[in-house]
Amino acid sequence: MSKVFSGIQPSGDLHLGNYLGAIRNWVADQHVHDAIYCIVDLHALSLDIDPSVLRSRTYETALDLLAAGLDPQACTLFIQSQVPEHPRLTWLLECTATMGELRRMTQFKDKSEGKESVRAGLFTYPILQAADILLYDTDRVPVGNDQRQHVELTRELAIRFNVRYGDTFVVPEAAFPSVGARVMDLQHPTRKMSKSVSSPLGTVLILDPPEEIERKIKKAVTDTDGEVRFDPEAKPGLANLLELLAVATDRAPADVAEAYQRYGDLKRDAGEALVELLRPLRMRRAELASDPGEVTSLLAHGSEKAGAIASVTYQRAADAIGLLGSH
Ligand code: AQP
Repeated sequence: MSKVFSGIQPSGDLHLGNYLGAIRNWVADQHVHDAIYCIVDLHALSLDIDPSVLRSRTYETALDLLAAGLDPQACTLFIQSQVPEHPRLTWLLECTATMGELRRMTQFKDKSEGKESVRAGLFTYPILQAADILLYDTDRVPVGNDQRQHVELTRELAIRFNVRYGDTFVVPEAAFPSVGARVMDLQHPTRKMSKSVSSPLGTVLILDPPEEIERKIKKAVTDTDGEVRFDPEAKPGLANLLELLAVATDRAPADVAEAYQRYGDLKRDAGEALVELLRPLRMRRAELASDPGEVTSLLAHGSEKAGAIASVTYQRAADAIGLLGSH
């Protein structure tokens, strides 16, 4: 069985982009691969976050993931900071990467733009992400399109380390969904839907009540030419709606476009389809919240399982690079 690893930051409420770009595929992968998923709380420290918010968001994210269909019997779910090999391997990889490589990362450029003070952790974030992935001998990383460059860097670091110090890491591949890999903000359809950029009307949260989902879709920005066709370059808002309806009803966006003449009908159907898509999540989420002890104990079990794998890989890397082992 090939090994799958992916992570999500507890940096805010999960939205449709997270669900369609990544989590839906995590759920599918857990039944056919050896799957490990991580709530990357250390990554969330790269931007300003209140400690009590971080604590509660970490727990809420676990609930969201379980509600979305992650099954602790079928996959390993754990919290990054509970496995100390993540920051330990990060250092070895920081001494493998170059400043120039990190400077090229577009997510760093986007998230630091216009800020007077930027945390060093935001700059080195892709290296922590590389450590996350490489610790689990990962073959496949299911992510949204925004993570393409980071997974590419991970591959380069793994190859460089292997060449320099001998075969140590598995070189992973990113896996993107064919539809939904980049869900756009409904109000600003040329930028991605995001947790950390405030756009309440542009972001559909996976736990939004049905009427709220329909309202946001109805108010989505489109264009004035009135022609329904799938053209992400010229008609990004409409293309986004077509993609959302396509992914919710398992069709291709261009086929969906052919079935509509009016924007209003498309919006109505997209809203209804998304409400149906997310309905089971909302119901499971309410059940899970009633048993917090169960969730805490399965996360502890997940960290134990992940830690056992991570310590072996870390030791292999530490030996290869020349650190005196403690074993
Ligand atoms: N708009 C999106 N469309 C498709 N996939 C997306 N993902 C995020 N936004 C979209 C995918 O969700 C997974 C988890 O993302 P993350 O928590 O690691 O952070 P991110 O990629 O930086 O996404 P966010 O939601 O915008 O969070 P913040 O604002 O905190 O940075 C990833 O697989 C990602 O590709």
